[in-house]
Amino acid sequence: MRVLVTGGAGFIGSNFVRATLGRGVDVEVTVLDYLTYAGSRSSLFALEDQFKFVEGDIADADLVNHLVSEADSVVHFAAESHNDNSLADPSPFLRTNIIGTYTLLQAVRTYGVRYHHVSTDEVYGDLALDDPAKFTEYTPYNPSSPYSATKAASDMLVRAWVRSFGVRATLSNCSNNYGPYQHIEKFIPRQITNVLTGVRPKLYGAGKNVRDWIHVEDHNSALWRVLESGEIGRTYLIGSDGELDNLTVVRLILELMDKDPNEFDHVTDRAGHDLRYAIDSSMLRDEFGWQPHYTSFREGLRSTIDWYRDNRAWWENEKAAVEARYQAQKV
Ligand code: NAD
Ligand code: TDX
Repeated sequence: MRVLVTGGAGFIGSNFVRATLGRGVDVEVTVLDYLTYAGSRSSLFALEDQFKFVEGDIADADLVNHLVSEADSVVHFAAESHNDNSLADPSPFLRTNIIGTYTLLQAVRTYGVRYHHVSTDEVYGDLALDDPAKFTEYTPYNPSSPYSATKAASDMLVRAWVRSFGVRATLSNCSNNYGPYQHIEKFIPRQITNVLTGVRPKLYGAGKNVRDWIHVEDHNSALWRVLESGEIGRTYLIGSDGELDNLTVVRLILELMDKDPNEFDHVTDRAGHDLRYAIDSSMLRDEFGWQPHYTSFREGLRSTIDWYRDNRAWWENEKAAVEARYQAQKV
């Protein structure tokens, strides 16, 4: 099978490429990535001779048509992915997440190529902290941020291309990922690298907001199940029952790094900050027998901390610029 992976130099995409090449099945991988600030070829270190890398934009129709014409399937990760950036400047989010997805959909439509669309639970908006409910495949869309609104728009395009043009697509909406190669602008690696550079972790507001954490390897093992056995037109929710509030996560990072769990700062809250995400992944588990491998967040977090400690060269040069961006955004 020839798989075109968009965004394969980003966090989840690079872990997907590594896992895919390690599966021992006959797959030819091509990565299409624009290498924005969030993408790095060093995330694909030591794999270079096992796949083809193309630096380019998913909104470039000629390039996309050419690459899609040579593929059997497309797994679409490429996106602008950070909520805080989408509040500071929404425009690249509209271009990449909406126009980029549209460009890919037109190409898979033209060449009859199987397409999987990687999306987020944020399209459903947020839940109250005391609500026993979780998101299901039937929860109505209600996105809050420019980022999640563009992801919701891209999901809707996929659904329309399935219904109107018979595109062979599946969708998945996953909860918050953590693990190696995550950009240090994101919550968990930002705090780990803060501690490693002698800076106090930064918690937005009171830290009561809840995220449903899943290890990136579990997201990717679920994606392969959907790719191989998913029903065309269907949406699958991916999560591993990892609900925790941000305060608990910051304290756990500090504890696992042998620091005082109170050594963090409360900073200005994110505008429109979603309160809680929670995924009901029972459909995926019941239909495919999928199970997450990382059932202990504590152990997954410990190995993630070890990875950032052991791979300083991967993130160190960028740390000052990322924090300067946050300073400019006053968070
Ligand atoms: P990321 O920001 O780490 O990586 C995005 C990658 O896309 C980068 O390599 C970047 O260079 C590339 N890219 C950006 N614009 C591009 C363009 N125009 N053309 C080609 N490549 C481009 O993101 P991530 O966290 O790995 O997320 C990957 C996907 O998974 C996204 O679609 C995101 O919405 C979705 N998702 C993420 C999470 C999460 O917790 N991180 C959870 C659920 C879903
Ligand atoms: O310094 C911080 N302090 C803090 O308290 C940062 C960067 C974040 N936070 C909070 C905000 C959120 O409640 O931590 C939580 C997680 O923040 P992010 O890592 O920015 O993730 P989130 O906004 O929840 O979105 C993530 O999950 C869904 C990904 O970035 C998205 O790409 C994915 O779709």
